[in-house]
Amino acid sequence: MKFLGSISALHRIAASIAMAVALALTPSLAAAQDDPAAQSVSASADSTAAADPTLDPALAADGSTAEAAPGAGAYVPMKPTEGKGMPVAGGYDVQDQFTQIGHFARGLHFWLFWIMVAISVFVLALMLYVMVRFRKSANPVPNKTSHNTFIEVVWTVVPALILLGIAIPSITLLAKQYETPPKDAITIKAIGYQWYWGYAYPDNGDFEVVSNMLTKEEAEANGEPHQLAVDNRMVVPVGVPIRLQVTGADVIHSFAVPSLWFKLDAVPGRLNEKLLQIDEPGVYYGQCSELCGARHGYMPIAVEALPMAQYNAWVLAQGGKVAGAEEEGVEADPKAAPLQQPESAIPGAPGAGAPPVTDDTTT
Ligand SMILES: [Cu+2]
Repeated sequence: MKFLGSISALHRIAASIAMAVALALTPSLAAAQDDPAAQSVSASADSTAAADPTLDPALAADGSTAEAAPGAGAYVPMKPTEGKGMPVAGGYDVQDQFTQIGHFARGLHFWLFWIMVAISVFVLALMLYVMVRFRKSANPVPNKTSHNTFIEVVWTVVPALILLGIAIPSITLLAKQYETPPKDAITIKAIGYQWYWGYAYPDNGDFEVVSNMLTKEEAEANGEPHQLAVDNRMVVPVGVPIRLQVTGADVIHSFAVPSLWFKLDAVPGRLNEKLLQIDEPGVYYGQCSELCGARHGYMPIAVEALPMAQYNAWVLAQGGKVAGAEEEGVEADPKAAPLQQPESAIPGAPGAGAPPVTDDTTT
């Protein structure tokens, strides 16, 4: 009988463990909500129209001038891949990742998710068991046991180990996100303006590209997601480290691309920088992620990652310089006009500084 008594004491203690585990893990549940890539970029990914392989005639024209430059291929704006680097209709998960750190972070996201599932199921099972097994009718005389050293050690050590299992990858991810770019990284600077982005290339002749959102009609004509497509993309080389510096010209903006695991505030008077290295060529969309005024929702980001030769061709088409080009006799075509246009390509389309529009109800 004494043995049975201690068994029922264990049952009561098990219920306490369940509560202890639940309490000990509450902070990790809250922390999981701070997932940067979990931002819900809700855009209609309807790419019905298409046909025209170029984004706009100006881009194609500039691409062909680059073709004339020796050793450089022509720049033709890349077609985005459906569902890659962009939100998908009905999507509920973190976007597929295209950087090393993104893969790591996405892995941690799922690691945390399954830990939460396991703990939730365990706690729910214990509670159900206790409610049924120790209900008043089945257990009229409650056990008076109040201490059990073994159980107390277990309910302290197990949650501590779980927290350690979360803390190690979590702190590793934090540290990786602050990794300093290597010395040979290409510097590119993203500047937030009210309400568009500018991309400066100090290592390539210091030209600046101005990027404005396309209208719905323009985006659909290009086969791009509306409210994410832009006239001039931020073109970057793929597979090499980029020192992406982010700053604001007027108010605080935030440069964020979920599929690249990149989010950095653009603060006036401050130069934030972070390493960006993209795994594969593609078009990756993002949005300003710091409320910056009336047209905050209309300053999307489109990053186009290209192999180095094509990136160089694009740089030359902007009238920029390519590293080592002078030795090889490669020079920028002086007639190559920069792509940047202050406004959207279509006359009368809303652009930089235009008043907010009310006709758009798709978001
Ligand atoms: Cu902004």
